[in-house]
Amino acid sequence: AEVKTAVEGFRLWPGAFDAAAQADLVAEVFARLDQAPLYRPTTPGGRPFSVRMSNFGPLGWVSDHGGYRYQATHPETKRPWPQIPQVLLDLWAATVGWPAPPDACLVNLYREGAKMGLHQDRDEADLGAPVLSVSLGDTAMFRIGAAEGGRTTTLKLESGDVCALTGPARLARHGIDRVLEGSSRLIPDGGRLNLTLRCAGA
Ligand code: MD3
Ligand code: FE
Repeated sequence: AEVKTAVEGFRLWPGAFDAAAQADLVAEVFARLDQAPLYRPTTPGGRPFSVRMSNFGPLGWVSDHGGYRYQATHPETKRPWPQIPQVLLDLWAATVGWPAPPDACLVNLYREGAKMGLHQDRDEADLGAPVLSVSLGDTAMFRIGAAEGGRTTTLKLESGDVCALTGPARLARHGIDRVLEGSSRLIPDGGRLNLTLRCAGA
């Protein structure tokens, strides 16, 4: 069942993926990560992110001294990103009501105290296109508030949960305050995997 929250346009489907579907998706993701290894981007100021990242699809989000941007190749291997898993393309088509498929899937792996500060996602060409997120593995404490500022709401994102950000929620400020280490045994060697689907290009 869909849960509506304080931020208009933020929709959450707890447990959208059952245990078997979660295991299948994790296996599919790790198989692709052999071709596009997780790495730690650095901020434009030169600080490493605590989250390890990779991407699937025609475009991938990267960050380095040159800034934040989308590009077609892995910054270390220089190879194109692997394809977005079909199950995620199907999920997008079934949930977000956007005419175009996503062209970017950011893979975030949280281990050993990794977190993500409060931010807005503004690097995509069309900020009207929705974002769809799938959480796998350990539970995260997720914070979200309106674009304009003011109070934020904290909620848990658990393994198998799916959330969609449309309309006013698309520019919401959000972040991961912490991950409850060891709360799931889904991910090999532990941690939390988050997959975000976006229309990044023009
Ligand atoms: C709200 N990732 O990759 S997913 C990100 O769990 C990011 O790894 C977090 O924030 C994570 O940029 C949160 C849920 C999410 C994703 C995109 C959003 C929430 C969002 C975009 C706009 C508003
Ligand atoms: Fe974000």
